[in-house]
Amino acid sequence: MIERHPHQLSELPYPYHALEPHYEERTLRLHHGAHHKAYVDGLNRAEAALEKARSQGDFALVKHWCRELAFHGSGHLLHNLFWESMSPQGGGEPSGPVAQLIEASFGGFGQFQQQFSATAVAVEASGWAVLAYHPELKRLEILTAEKHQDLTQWGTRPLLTIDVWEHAYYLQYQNRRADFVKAWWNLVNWGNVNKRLG
Ligand code: MN3
Repeated sequence: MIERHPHQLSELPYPYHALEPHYEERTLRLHHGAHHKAYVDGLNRAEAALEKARSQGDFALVKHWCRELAFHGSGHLLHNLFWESMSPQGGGEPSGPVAQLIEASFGGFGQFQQQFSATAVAVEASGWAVLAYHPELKRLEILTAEKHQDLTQWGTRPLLTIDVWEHAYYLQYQNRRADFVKAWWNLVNWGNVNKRLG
């Protein structure tokens, strides 16, 4: 039997109050400590259940646990990416490799930003907008995820994301998702995007 290391909720790379006024402390505390934590727990639960299924040779519920694995695993990883996508010193326009790829893939930063914002605002119900690099196609794509796991493009590497589940913004922005998206641009950590691009 393989040794299993449960996933942990990592600390944020900045204090809870550090993203104010664009992202307020009470929203961030709840979002990280309760919502993200629930995905970490759900991922650990799914992995433990699949380990048990293997050891017992009983795969009657494998479809259920695969769904749980995709939902909670994607939820955990996208939240990690979301925290790393923001910085108290963020915002502005990117430089370096990501700037060149944005130019080549979208025709300029302004057009990229407009498409990304429109995409985030248009996500139906709960989900994400994601800037991703496709190593095979050698270009950037703006994708959405409904829930955490639907509508991705296989093979892409996510670089930057905004969470547009209501829990991400409702306390501070109520139904004004577009205002949250607009404020979020002041936090974007382009340095981390370039690091992920590698
Ligand atoms: Mn969330």
